[in-house]
Amino acid sequence: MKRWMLGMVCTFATGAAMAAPIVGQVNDFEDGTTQGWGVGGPSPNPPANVADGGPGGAGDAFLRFASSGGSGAGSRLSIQNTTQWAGDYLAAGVNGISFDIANLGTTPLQIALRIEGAGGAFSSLTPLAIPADGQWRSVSLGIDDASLSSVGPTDLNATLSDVFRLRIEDGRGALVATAGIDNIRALPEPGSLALLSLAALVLRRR
Ligand SMILES: [Ca+2]
Repeated sequence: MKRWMLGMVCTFATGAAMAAPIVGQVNDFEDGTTQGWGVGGPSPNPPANVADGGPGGAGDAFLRFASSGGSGAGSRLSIQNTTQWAGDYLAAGVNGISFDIANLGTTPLQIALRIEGAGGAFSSLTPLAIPADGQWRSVSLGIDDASLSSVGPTDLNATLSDVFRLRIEDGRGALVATAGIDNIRALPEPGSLALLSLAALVLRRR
């Protein structure tokens, strides 16, 4: 391999590592694993891969997660990722997330993001109401100033440029609940979409 090519490959590899997550990355759970989603410690009800019953029906795997209420480990409905979904969201141009979710329990859910990083923790201003009807829904939540509120003295730009942990959760506290999630996808910022649309418009007019 020529030296300049090697340099390019190294630059790409380093850039990718620093800029994770990547726009368009998706967790579809078809590999039978939890794809890095967990609860961060021992739990009586850790998230688990389910081979069938995702939004695509038979043969569509999804991640099932649950909470048992009360207190202590497993009491709250929350999953977290500290690997693929950690990193520099600003550099990656990620400021939204979409996923398919089903409420598989009997408690109506309020699903939110919680983003923890160098500038403190932030959570969704407007959680998504997910009724307890077992139906799969395609939803999205923003990861930007308009969509997030700080949980303490915080700096959103500092957090989004160095995210330690992304949680998808019902932030209200301990409750008895079960949910399924699939196709967790990193979305590009609306600004990028607008630019792409503008570019397409310009191309069409030429
Ligand atoms: Ca799937």
